[in-house]
Amino acid sequence: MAVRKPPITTREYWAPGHAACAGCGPAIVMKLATKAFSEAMEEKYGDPNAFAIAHATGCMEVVSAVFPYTAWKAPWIHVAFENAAAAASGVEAAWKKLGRKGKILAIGGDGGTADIGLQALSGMLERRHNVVYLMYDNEAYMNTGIQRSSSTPYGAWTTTSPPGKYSIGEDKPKKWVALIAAAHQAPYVATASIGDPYDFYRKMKKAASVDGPAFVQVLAPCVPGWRIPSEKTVEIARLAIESGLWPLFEIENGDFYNIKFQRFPKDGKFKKPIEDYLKIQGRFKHLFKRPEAIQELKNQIKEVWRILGKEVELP
Ligand SMILES: Cc1ncc(C[n+]2csc(CCOP(=O)(O)OP(=O)(O)O)c2C)c(N)n1
Repeated sequence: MAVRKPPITTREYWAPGHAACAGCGPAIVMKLATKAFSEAMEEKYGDPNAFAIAHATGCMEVVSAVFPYTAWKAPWIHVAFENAAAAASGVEAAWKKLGRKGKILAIGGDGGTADIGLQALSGMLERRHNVVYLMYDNEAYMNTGIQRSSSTPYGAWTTTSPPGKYSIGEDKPKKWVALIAAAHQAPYVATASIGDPYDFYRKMKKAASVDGPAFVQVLAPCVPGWRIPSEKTVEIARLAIESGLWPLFEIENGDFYNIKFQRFPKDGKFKKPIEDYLKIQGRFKHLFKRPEAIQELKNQIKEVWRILGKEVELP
């Protein structure tokens, strides 16, 4: 039997020896994203190394840069919590001035992107910088001890949204930054999940290939923050897709009337119940005593799909 060509490059930019937890979802994101980026740079400019990274403060920055070591095999700059997109914009402007070919990758967690870095991200998109902004969404401020962010889903336990007699946990709907990014009419915006690594890889490559700004929001489970077993990370990220909880889509140039969906059931009926996704995660354990909260979560997800132009059925 013919040996299949590896679908992804064997080049590594995220070296072993970083300090992420076993089973860390965002660590998988770092590895795949940089590989995809290098492939795109090789195809576009003939140089797989034609990129640099600007990284906001957060788990992935902390675990990859424990002085005097670094896990990065690419030019990498650590900036403040709020300004990865601004720093990436500056690097891109400098590269342009120097006549240097390539693209910049900005990376932030959901806290650094949906909350404190949102203004810098908006500016980067609006000024049309040649930057890909990658938001790894582990749905809370994990590095500082699991505080809720505006990207934390309804019903989730965090240390600042504790469930109890008078609380169901996080009580607000998730903010979908991908939709905000798309409203800037950026050339390319996508959601992804490490539960479908090939889809994520393809989207990162596409984001790196387009001219101008791109934004990718990837679901990346956090073992301690979601209270999950370390071997379940990818399985949970896959269940998020299969249950309809995590829409996979691409929006080009802000064209909300021509959204491309991936892994969307033809009849709009998702086969796996959201409960399958929730029940493996300690952060949702309390919801099983509150069926009305699970129903509210389902309603919110249906509403997101409706905004995306799809009527769905969730079992
Ligand atoms: C201005 C500012 N406020 C607060 C902090 C403290 N801080 C560092 S990392 C972090 C949480 C990062 O959360 P997120 O962006 O979601 O990334 P994660 O840690 O989950 O990977 C916080 C609050 C900081 N570094 N700078």
